[in-house]
Formats: sequence, C-alpha cells, structure tokens
Amino acid sequence: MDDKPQTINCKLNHKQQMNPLIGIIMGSDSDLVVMEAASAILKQFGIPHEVTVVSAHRTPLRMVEYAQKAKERGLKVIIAGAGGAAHLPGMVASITPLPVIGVPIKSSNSIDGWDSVLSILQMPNGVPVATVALNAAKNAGILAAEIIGTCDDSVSKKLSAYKNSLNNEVIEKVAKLKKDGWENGFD
Ligand code: RP5
Repeated sequence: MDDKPQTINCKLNHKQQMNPLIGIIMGSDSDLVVMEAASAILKQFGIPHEVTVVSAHRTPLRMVEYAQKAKERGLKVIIAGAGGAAHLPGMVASITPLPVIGVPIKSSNSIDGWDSVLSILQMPNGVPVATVALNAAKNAGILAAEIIGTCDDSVSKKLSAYKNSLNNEVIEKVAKLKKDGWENGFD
C-alpha cells in the first residue's frame, strides 16, 4: 500500500475566479436586511457570489434544483439564511456535497430566535450545517471566504489583513483607554 500523502490541488483557475463561488440564499426577501451583510463582506474580499431567494417551504422544488445544480455551476460554498422553522440550510445540506453555512434569522415568524438557531444547529449525524450566531450573516461571509482561502492565496492574504485590522483596532482602543482613563469611555 502506498502511504504517501496525496497532493490535493484546489487552486482556482481564472474562469472559476470570475464566476460566483459562493451562493447566498435565504427563505424570503424579508431576510435580506440580515443577509446583505454576507454579501457586503464578500464584496470587500473581492469574492464573486450570487444572492437569491430559495424557500424550503414555499418553493421546495426550486430548493432541490438549486442544491442539485450548485456544484456543477461552480459554487464552492452555500450560505443559507432562514427564520422561524428554518429548514432551508439543513435541506440544502442534505442534497449538495458542498459545505453549507447556516444563518439563523430572527424574523417575523420567530418566537425569540432560538427556534431558528435550533432548527439550523441540531442536524442529525451525517448532514452537517456550519451554524453561525443569530443574524450573524457577516460571520457566515467570513467563514465562506476562509473556505475559499484554503485554495486561493490572494483571498487568504486578505483574510489575514482583515484579522490584523481587528487586532489593531483593539490595540488602539487599549492605548486610548490607558491614555484617557476608562471614565471617559472610548469616544
Ligand atoms: C422563513 O420565514 C423565512 O426565511 C423568513 O425568515 C420567514 C418569514 O418570511 P416572510 O413571511 O417574511 O416571507 O421561511
């Protein structure tokens, strides 16, 4: 038996870098107010993506078609947001081999948001959904970018720069706090 580790080359070619790599879907256009944060951060990282509405309950056949065709259309990751009885991320994950990131949304039919969180989080063994915090579409976008970054150095470098900027923001606040004292706040 050959126990040499296999080389996996997943570098994206130019055409792949131009087409949408990430699909952002949501159960209703009323979710857009939350989900647009995923698109905004992906734009910041220069990652092509698409945004559309796919409802597990109102358009089940569209959901199946979207999930079945996602990989062959060149998508690498799906971000799926839904509120209330939030079945979209899990159902899409049950069909596609792509990683699915779920965004629980506190929506008009949510009791308190826990309904959406648990509907997306508590998946059975074999069908994972990477669930972010309630309404945390920005984090879903960052996680999707990190997955793309495993194959694309330029994206990975942008993520490192982004994390450095988060670090620097805190260090600046620490210096300001030390200089001005905590009683004056951070403004
Ligand atoms: C869910 O129902 C959607 O994801 C949305 O969060 C919620 C409410 O949808 P609308 O009634 O606003 O269309 O399926």
